[in-house]
Order: sequence, then C-alpha cells, then structure tokens
Amino acid sequence: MELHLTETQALVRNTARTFARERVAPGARERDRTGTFPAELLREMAELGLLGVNVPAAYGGAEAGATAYALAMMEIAEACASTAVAMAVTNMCAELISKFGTEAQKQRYVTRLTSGAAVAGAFALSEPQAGSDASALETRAMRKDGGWVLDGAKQWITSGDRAGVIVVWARTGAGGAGGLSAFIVEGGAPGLLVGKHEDKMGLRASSTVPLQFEDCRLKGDALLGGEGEGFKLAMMALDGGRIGIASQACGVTRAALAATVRYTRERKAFGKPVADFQAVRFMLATIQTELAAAELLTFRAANLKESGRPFTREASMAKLFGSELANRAADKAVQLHGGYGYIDEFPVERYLRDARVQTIYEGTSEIQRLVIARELLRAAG
Ligand code: COS
Repeated sequence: MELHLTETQALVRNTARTFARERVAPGARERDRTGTFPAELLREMAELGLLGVNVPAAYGGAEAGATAYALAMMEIAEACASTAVAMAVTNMCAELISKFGTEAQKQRYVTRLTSGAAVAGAFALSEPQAGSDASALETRAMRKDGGWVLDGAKQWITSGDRAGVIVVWARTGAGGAGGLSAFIVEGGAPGLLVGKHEDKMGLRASSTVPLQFEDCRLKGDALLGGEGEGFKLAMMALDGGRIGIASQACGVTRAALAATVRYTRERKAFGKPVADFQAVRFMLATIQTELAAAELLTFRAANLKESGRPFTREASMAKLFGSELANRAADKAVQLHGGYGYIDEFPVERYLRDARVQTIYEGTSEIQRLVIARELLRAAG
C-alpha cells in the first residue's frame, strides 16, 4: 500500500528498495542454501544509512525516524528475511545505546554499529531457561575491582558469533525484573565463548548461537543505563524491535503474494490460468487485504513512536497480526504453487520457513496477546 511519505521517508524507502532488488534479492536463495551470513551486504547497508535509520546523525545514523525504518525493513525483508533480521537487531542495539548510553558509549559503540565497523549488533536477553519469562534470567554480573564480572549462558542470539557490539542482560540484584541490568560487551571479549550454530528451519543465512560468559571481565563503564533498570530497557527495546519484526513480516508477505500472483497467472490447469479460478482469487484478495491491514498497523505503531507517544500495545498488535499473517500467506503461497511450492526452485518454501519464527521471536504471539490485554485493561482503569 502507498502512504503519503515525507521526502526523507521516500528517500529511505527508495534507497532500501533499489538496494534490496539489486543487491539483496539475487543471492537470497543461495545464502539460504549454504547458510552464508550476509556480511558484505551489511557493510553496504551501513554506507546507505540502513544500520541506524532511526539513530541521530551525530552517531552516524540517518535520523530518519521510525516510519522510515519500518519502510526500509519491509523492502529488505521482501528480498531476504535473513538479511533483514541482522539489520533489525543492529538497528535495535544502535537505537538502544543512542537513547540510554553515556556520551562515551554513544561515541564508541553507536558509531561502530551504524558504520558497519561492528559488522552487526546482538541482543543477548534470552537464556536456555528464560525466554518469554525474561525477568527470570540467571546470568550474573558481580562488581569486582571497579568493574564487572559476567557469568552465565545466553540462547538464540542472532549474529552472536560475529557482532562487534552485544547488549547483554544480567542480574545485579535480587530476583525479578528490578534486579536486572544491561551491559555492553564487545565481540571477542575474553571470557565470552561462542557456541555452535543452531541448524534452523528458516532464516538460514542469519546466524543464531548460544553464548557463554565465563569470568568475563568488563570495565565499570560497560553498564548501559542505571543499575536495576535493565528490564525496562529490554522492554522498551523490544517495543521498538516488534515494529521491526512486524515490518519483516510485511516484507515476507509481500514476497509471498508477489510470487503467487506471478505463478498463478502463468500456470494453467483445466485449460486456463490458475488465477482465473474464483477460489484462487479469493485467497489472493484476502492476503492483499490483510497485508494492507498489517502495514497500517505497523505504520501506526511507528508513527506513535516517532511522535513520542506510548506505542507498546500498538507495536504488539502489529507484530501479532503481521507475523501470523506472514505464516498464513506463505502457507497459501505454497498451496497455490502445488508441488512446485514444496521444492526450492521456487522461493515460497523459503518464505514459509522464514515466516515461522516470526510468531516466536521478540515475544511469542501469546506474549503479544498478554501485552495487548494488559494495556487494554490498564487503559480502561
Ligand atoms: N516499557 C517500559 N517498561 C515496561 C514495559 C514496557 N514495554 N513493560 C513492562 N515494563 C515495566 C513495568 O512497568 C514494570 O515496572 P515497575 O516494576 O516499575 O512497575 C516492570 O517493567 C515489570 O513489568 P511486568 O511486571 O509487566 O513484567 P513481567 O515479568 O510480568 O513480564 C512480559 C511482562 C511477559 C510482557 C515480558 O516479560 C515480555 O515481554 N516477555 C517476552 C520477552 C521477549 O520478547 N523475549 C524475546 C527476546 S528477544 S528474541
């Protein structure tokens, strides 16, 4: 769907669109097959301002706002959802540090993320025993010799094997949400051990690893935000992150729909193009209508965010609806391709595999529903 865009938003969208079509889409199938991380593409994205779309220009960002970010994510995800997730987490870390970091942290880490020098950012919140229940995490950070020592295990860390900047959550106080703090850890830090790559169903060109912290020594200035503020930082970052995943879901849905329109117009059955059958048209019409709704939910959340208003509920609604739609749309795309949908000569099986995680990461659909209901009931007084 077409929104009325500002000049800046149109520029970011067009830049991302051209880059996605010319540079990202062509190798997507091969990267998926071989599990090749898009390092070179991320470097080029940094040059285009796509690793800090909503980050102040003072730290190398494009300072183009949350809507421009959503527009750019949709374009990149339409071409390759794996590349989009690495972009999303890098933007999320850059935004988080640019918002809550000290001036020195911003100068040191945000510029590394936006310039591509860090390759990517990573967000290390989840643990083997704490995913949805994020406040139950057990990694500990103890004060020692004016600095901190991290010990614990993290799980499902996107780009965790190559990120130059990793935001890590650890317990610095009592149990529960109030005892958590966030830290900035540099990739390759002594005591940071990178585990084996997860052999995932989808997003196979994005790397996902467990991380282990063993007596990992950090300087005193590694703390991001105040001590005990970590949980709120994580929730705020995830609110923004969910707009990113909603955008990624819209991108995958667009790709699934476009591939299906192409295929059903060409493929003939019973003497006419498959697209001439009403049952097929109804499926296409439903996906297109729901895609427009998902995009509008995403733009609404982004618009609230950039105008400084609360957007927690709207981000969860966009993520919930968009991620479930991407799964329905990719599933229908496979169905309408028949047997060809089930082989990797056509891209729709990849879209289905890539969509599957979207209802799980950055908060499952069930967590989104909890957040939406909590905000609804709170607003009702
Ligand atoms: N923004 C700012 N603050 C927030 C917030 C938000 N979106 N959501 C919660 N908080 C604050 C609360 O206001 C509360 O603060 P006070 O103690 O000062 O009142 C504090 O955080 C604890 O909130 P709450 O009691 O709601 O926390 P819960 O432990 O019940 O957790 C859910 C709430 C389930 C929503 C949260 O744990 C969550 O989002 N889990 C999913 C995590 C996730 O997405 N993981 C994927 C990781 S990335 S792949």
